[in-house]
Amino acid sequence: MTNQMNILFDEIVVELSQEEVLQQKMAPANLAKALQLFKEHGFLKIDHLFSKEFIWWLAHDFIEGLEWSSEGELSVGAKASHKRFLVPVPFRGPFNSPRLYANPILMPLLSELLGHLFIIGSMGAVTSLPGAEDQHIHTDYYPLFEEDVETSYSLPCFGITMAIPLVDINLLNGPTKIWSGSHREYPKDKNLAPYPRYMLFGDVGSCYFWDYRTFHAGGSNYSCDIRPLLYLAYTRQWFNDHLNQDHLLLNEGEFQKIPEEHKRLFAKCRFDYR
Ligand SMILES: O=C(O)CCC(=O)C(=O)O
Repeated sequence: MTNQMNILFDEIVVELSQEEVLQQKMAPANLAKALQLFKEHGFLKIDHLFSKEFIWWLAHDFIEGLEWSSEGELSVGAKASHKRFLVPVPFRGPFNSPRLYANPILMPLLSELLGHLFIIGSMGAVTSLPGAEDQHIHTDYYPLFEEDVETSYSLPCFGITMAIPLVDINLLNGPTKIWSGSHREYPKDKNLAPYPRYMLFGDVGSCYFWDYRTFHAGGSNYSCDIRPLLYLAYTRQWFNDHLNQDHLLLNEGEFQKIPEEHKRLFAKCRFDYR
């Protein structure tokens, strides 16, 4: 048992002005604030990043394509925890869109955090079913240098998980619990007691993202509906994930639709997906 309180207040949020949304560009002061918050806490939320219509389009496409078993569980993807599935999402249809994978507001932020050579490692949707229980607390990767955890946690960021709610996410259907500052020092206390716990959730159009090293856990789904949370994994180009299976489902035809300037993001693509 921990005696931690959940912090729900929108402190670690960047709001975009109408001007920024219109221009699809963060003002320098907001970009600086976003970088500072992310580096301090190990995660960040951005409100009103995408148009709701665009996300509803993605959600419709994703939900229509789901395959179910006769037991009422998903028959696609890998089980991440109780009633929680990692469903690979192909880059096709609305998902093969630069406003999603190379969002002009996010790109400068990602360049600052991961260096300008960053790539996409994977895309999928963490889909929790009604009744899903709290997930175990974890990071998205282990310390890069297992014999020197301290150094591993003092280095710049090498991977970011970008989470995009495909439905309005709230405390009922499954926030992501996250421990502020846990990306800076590998927690010695397994209850993460020194780190304030926040709840990440948001309406369609928002997104939140965390450093691979930040401790987090998907929350229970107490609602009657599925909770799909789209994710894109962005990493430095040299990073190879030996812990999670990468899903970069993109065939040659879809690759041709990608604007030249963004093709480098798909450097890991193997074209073994039809
Ligand atoms: O479901 C969530 O909110 C987070 C899931 C997650 O972190 C994972 O499956 O690795």
